[in-house]
Amino acid sequence: MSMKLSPLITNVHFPNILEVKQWLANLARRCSLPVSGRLGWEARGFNRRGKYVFKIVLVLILGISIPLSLSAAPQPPSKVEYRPMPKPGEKVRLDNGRYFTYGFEKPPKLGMAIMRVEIFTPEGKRDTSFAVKGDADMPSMRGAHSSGDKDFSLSAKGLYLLPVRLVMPGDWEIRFTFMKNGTTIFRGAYLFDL
Ligand SMILES: [Cu+2]
Repeated sequence: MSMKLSPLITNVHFPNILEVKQWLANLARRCSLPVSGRLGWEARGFNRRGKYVFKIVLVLILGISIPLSLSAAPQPPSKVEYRPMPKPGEKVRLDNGRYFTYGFEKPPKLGMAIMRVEIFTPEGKRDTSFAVKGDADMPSMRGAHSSGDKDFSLSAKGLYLLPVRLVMPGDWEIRFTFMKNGTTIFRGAYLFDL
């Protein structure tokens, strides 16, 4: 790891203070401002107060532009967070005391597996007012087998069911999205090994 990283790090160019000064001097010249430096001040007849003000202005410019350039650095696209889910069969909290359980109907094997979700009210009755989506993929080869977000279908008994095609052994992830009236209430990821 460090062997791989070191050439990268040595290639990064950090400007030293001389370069920064040079850059500022060029900038000042271009903006037809008085050039800083011992000779520059006197040659241009700057008085003490003028020097002082110019230095303050420089400090202010640097103080503002450096934080700005840092905050303007390109940000990675905001990722949707899927929080890790507890084991299948355990209760997972939704909103307002509601909860759900999830799990494969049978231990999953290569091929088709059925993922089941059951949502309950705080009183323990089945809640079928949600829309549930699932996306199955292999994290190690993201996108290669992704099913995309698919709607769970609601069975007559009030179970949310989703067929999942498991095409190869390895690490799999199912991402769940629970929505109610168009609002996302919960996002979670279930990781398992096939
Ligand atoms: Cu794969």
